[in-house]
Amino acid sequence: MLQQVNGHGSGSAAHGGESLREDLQEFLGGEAPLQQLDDLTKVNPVTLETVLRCLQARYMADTFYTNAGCTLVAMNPFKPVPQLYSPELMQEYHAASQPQTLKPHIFTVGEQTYRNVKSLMEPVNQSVVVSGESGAGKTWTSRCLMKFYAVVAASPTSWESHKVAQRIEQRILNSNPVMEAFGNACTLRNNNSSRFGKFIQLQLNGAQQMTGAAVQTYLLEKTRVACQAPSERNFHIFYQIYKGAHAEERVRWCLPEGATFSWLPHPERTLEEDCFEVTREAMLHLGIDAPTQNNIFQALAGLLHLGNTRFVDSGNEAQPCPLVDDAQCSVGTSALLLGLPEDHLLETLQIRTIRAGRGQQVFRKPCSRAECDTRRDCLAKLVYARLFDWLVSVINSSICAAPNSWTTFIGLLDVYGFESFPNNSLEQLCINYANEKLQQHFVAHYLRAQQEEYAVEGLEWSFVSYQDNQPCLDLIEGSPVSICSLINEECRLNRPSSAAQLQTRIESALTGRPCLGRDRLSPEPSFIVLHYAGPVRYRTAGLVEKNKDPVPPELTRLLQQSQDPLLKVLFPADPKEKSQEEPSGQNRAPVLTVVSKFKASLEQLLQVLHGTTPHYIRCIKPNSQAQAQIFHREEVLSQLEACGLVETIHISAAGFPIRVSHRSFVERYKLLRRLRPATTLGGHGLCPDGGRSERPPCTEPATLRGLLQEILHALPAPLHCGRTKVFMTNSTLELLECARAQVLEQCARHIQRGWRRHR
Ligand code: AOV
Ligand code: MG
Repeated sequence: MLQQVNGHGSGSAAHGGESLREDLQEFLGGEAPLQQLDDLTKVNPVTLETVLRCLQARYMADTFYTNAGCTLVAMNPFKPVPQLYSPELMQEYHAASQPQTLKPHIFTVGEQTYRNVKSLMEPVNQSVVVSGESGAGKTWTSRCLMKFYAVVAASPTSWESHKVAQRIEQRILNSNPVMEAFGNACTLRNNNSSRFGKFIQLQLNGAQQMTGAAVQTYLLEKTRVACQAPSERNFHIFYQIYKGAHAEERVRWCLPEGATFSWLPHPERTLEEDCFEVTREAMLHLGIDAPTQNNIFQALAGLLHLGNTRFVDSGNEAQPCPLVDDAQCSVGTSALLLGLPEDHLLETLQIRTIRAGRGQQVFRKPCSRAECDTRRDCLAKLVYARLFDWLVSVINSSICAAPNSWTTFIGLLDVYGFESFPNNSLEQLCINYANEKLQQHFVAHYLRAQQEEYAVEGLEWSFVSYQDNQPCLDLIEGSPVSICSLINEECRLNRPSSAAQLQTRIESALTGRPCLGRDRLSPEPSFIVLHYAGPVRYRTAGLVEKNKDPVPPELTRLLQQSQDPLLKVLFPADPKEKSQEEPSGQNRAPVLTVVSKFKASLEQLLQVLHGTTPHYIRCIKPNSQAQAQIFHREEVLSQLEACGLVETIHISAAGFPIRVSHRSFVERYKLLRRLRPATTLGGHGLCPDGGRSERPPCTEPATLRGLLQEILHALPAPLHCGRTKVFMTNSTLELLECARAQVLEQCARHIQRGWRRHR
């Protein structure tokens, strides 16, 4: 087994600029091992092939992180690498005067964002956007970053505040296992796949202590509660209670050993995510006490029993569908665990109440077997989705900072990765749509805006072309006509919709669009979207129904009558509720579709991101078997192509990610204008000349421009002055900050000496 991992096995992360240069020279001469090349901008020439070779060499040498200019590439090790995430290593990156010169790591990104929140950067709030396809390592990365912030942001002034800070950090970290237990599941792509999107804001006070956090979640894939694709599982929490309940709890929750549940496929598979104790412990830390936990798990057991409730055709439209032989017991147990009257539960599943005609007469209509199944599934989805949202709100109230106790935040974005399964539906359309939006944010922020700004500011720059995913987004969400608008339109028409109708509308309205394809061999109505990360075939059947996500009002009313204390909280009685029957079509308030709600929440997220300085981590999956030490070139290549890594490297190699207004620059660095330029601007290269410079100290009130010229003249660093801003690389910023710190220290010493002499 290799002992040294990512160069950290020897205990030090330090990597001086000199050795990097040597590595580079060796590489250019064809002798240096590729695995030593820490930054892909130094690969020569930058092509997909050279980048791929470099990443492969590094991966096979257990080096998982590589800089790619403004982004960090994170290869999934698919094996435990504890030394890469030790608290000691976190401290090493935190204490480093120039973390950029250490080995590439997510801690470099962590430290950079942590320092930026109090630097002159505008905007001051930071965000880390972690992207990559399903199973690439996004959730793992965000979790490690949260631990990093918990360690570095815990340096309060007093013992008392230290304890308070520790408690908050512990709670924030404990939100992860709880949210993953309820929101993650084993899919074909990833044993611990996030089935919801998450944006967590870590809130910092003026002293850069973490005082709290706020979690925002996006579109939980609630259909999974009642329907799991072949070889996939339900949410982890169901397996946790099924396998981890104590004997007495098994009795209480009616979960005898060996019981079978149709909504619990593959219980024989044991995953590390099945650890119930971890979830319980974390819930306790978040303030969810044992009786409340009992209520939650009891309700989940109730849903498992509900899943075993099956119907047979009555053979007569006027008769309700009876239960299959052994399902009477399931419906009874489910009703008991959910605090509902058994007959009322059964009747609500079997019979629909509708109002019709001018007199709004109420009719009771027995449902078909398929409708009974749909109502049962809908009930489960309704309970689970409310439970999840409620948990998120409990977590938020447990970890949120007191008002006015924070001034800045670092946001971590971990959404479900790009997905393509044999069967893709509305869930995948939303997931891939979110990934397109994030890719566009990257493209807009980095590849386009950066280059446009150089032109506006008058910097010399030769434009690097890149792949813009706007046409794909136009196809999905654009106006007036797009896939989303057509699905929404079908929902509005409120007619018994068939897949063929939607298919015809998509084909007639969108054929010819650059990112729309068709699978002529497909046996069912479907269409292909050519996403930035690859083509995905979506089945048209079920899209409209899922988009409507209809909830029969009788189901909500039923749950509002529950005697269970948790369900009473999840479904409070509606005081305005007068009518006991389903309102007619005309009286019904327009309901927002799934796609419309999702689009709105994505837009809100992007607005928040636009108000921050973003940092990007690209997670790459080296193989789809989740095996260590296996690097599938084709699979990696397509991920590199999809995220436009080569273009990113080209732009980053020549670009300047830091831009500061002339005024901010002058305010922060005016004390450097009396520096005597030395040969280089290393930590050793700048020294204050104590006023002995040939240039006279600036006594006259100088104009901004004059001061700027003076500073730039004094600094031999690679700074680029545009019309309104100064541009520089991250390493130049580090050097300037170092020099500023040196000058301030010397000034402080000078003043102290003056005082002593005076006394
Ligand atoms: P994802 O978040 O990107 O997929 P995860 O973060 O869940 O992917 O990672 C998938 C699996 O890869 C984890 O469960 C770990 O086993 C392994 N893994 C990832 N990163 C590391 C690492 N740095 N060290 C060791 N193992 C790792 V998805 O949520 O499906 O889009 O939607
Ligand atoms: Mg994930």
